[in-house]
Amino acid sequence: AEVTRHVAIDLGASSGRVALGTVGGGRLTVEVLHRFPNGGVPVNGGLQWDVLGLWREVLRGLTLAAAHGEIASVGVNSWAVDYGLLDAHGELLGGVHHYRSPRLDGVMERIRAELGEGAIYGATGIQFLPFNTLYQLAAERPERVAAADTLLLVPDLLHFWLCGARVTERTNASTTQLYDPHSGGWAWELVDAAGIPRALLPRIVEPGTDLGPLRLEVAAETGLGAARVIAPATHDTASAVAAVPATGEGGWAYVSSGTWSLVGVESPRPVLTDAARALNLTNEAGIGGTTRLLKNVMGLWIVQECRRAWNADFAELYAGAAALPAGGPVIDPDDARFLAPGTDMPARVQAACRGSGQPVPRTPPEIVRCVLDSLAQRIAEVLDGLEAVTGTAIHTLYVVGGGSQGDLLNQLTADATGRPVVAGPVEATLMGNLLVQARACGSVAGYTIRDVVRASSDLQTFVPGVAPARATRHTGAEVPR
Ligand code: ADP
Ligand code: LRH
Repeated sequence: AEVTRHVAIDLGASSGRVALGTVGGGRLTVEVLHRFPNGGVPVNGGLQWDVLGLWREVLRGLTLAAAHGEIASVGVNSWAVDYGLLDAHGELLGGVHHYRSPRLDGVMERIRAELGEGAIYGATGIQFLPFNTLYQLAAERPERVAAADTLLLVPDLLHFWLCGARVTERTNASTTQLYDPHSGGWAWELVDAAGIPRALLPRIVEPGTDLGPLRLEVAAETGLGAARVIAPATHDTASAVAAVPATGEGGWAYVSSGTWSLVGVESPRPVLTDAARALNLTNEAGIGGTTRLLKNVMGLWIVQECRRAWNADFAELYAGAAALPAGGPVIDPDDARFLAPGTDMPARVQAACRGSGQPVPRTPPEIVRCVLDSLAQRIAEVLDGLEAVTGTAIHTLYVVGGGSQGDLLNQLTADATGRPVVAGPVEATLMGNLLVQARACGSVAGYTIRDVVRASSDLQTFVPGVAPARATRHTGAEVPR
């Protein structure tokens, strides 16, 4: 059978990676070639991304990939909502702000009052989160917007640097809260009402669109001569959901577990009912015209920031937390107090416990255990809400992403939700990215993307109330850490 090679670039909020994928005969082999840290850079009273540093790491990863022979295509995915502004000559205007920047304090509340909560949700079906692109644009200085010609979301910006295309890909465009899930285009009335120049917003393309050849200088710098740039599902969560190893069309949910816990179901159509709005559920675009009906839960971010404050090791913290008994204090992880970065994160967790009259966790393992118990409980609540809104029972929960390596959280989640948790693959985002590219090149014919993921992944099942048990192991995949 024909085998093709593709390169996926997955930029997460806490780390980035460049991987080589080899696809053929219904199998995918993933080799991570390059890993690098990512995170916010505090500067000038704000918080930005080091987007040029990320670009340098991308070039380095592509150079490593070129050593492996002919590459058919390259594609980038990243976290959602953040963007760069280009002038008419394609020059990046200023920095790329981080979605946790203090520049957004109070902006969503103001815009929601001005435009109306019902109007915004009715036009977009997107969860109210203070960092949606809609509010970020409202926080811009008018001069910067006036100088701008095109807004490109982070993966679109990297695609532009790779090949010169100035377009936006659908899955990530849907996260802006400026996208109409019914028409599949921009929500123009809302765009106008928010005072955003229409010309700023690029044409929307499908995941799997061939964006063109590499720029000559990029091809020369990296040695990747013949590769095409193919847009994957550029929203990392969309690529991860595409690679959830589920079978069948309903009755299962997923958690894309990393900096965030994205908890949801795949729906054939957007759900903008009053019940969905009351639960503040989001309707993001998936591949193949599907909707990712999900909710952002604060996720391992709280642990990441605690770990940073303590300068500790993840594995040690999780081992310590696993040794503690159940039934300790819990917080609401989605409380806005946990959103901003800060070395006072452990103190914020303690304050939340104290404020709700519970015992205060003291040691790092106690604090981590409190956060994990709280995440598991929150995931269970969201599943109940999803069942109520969709009218479909959820019998299995698939956990993918970096957080799926945490046996403790997986078991706590199975216990709290009362459903079996199938954990893995860790690199679901890379797999979804690679397989959308491969499908566009014709090398997934005869298989669904999920068939290929299942055949190529190691999975582990956690049963409620039962100590971790190894599930059937599949061979055929290399997903090294
Ligand atoms: P993102 O894409 O948001 O940057 P990842 O999918 O890379 O996130 O996942 C990062 C998270 O994975 C970390 O917050 C960490 O809690 C978790 N993680 C990484 N390694 C392990 C491990 N060995 N055990 C448990 N959790 C882990
Ligand atoms: C996860 C993610 C999530 C968004 C957030 C900004 O990486 O893309 O889906 O809501 O980052």
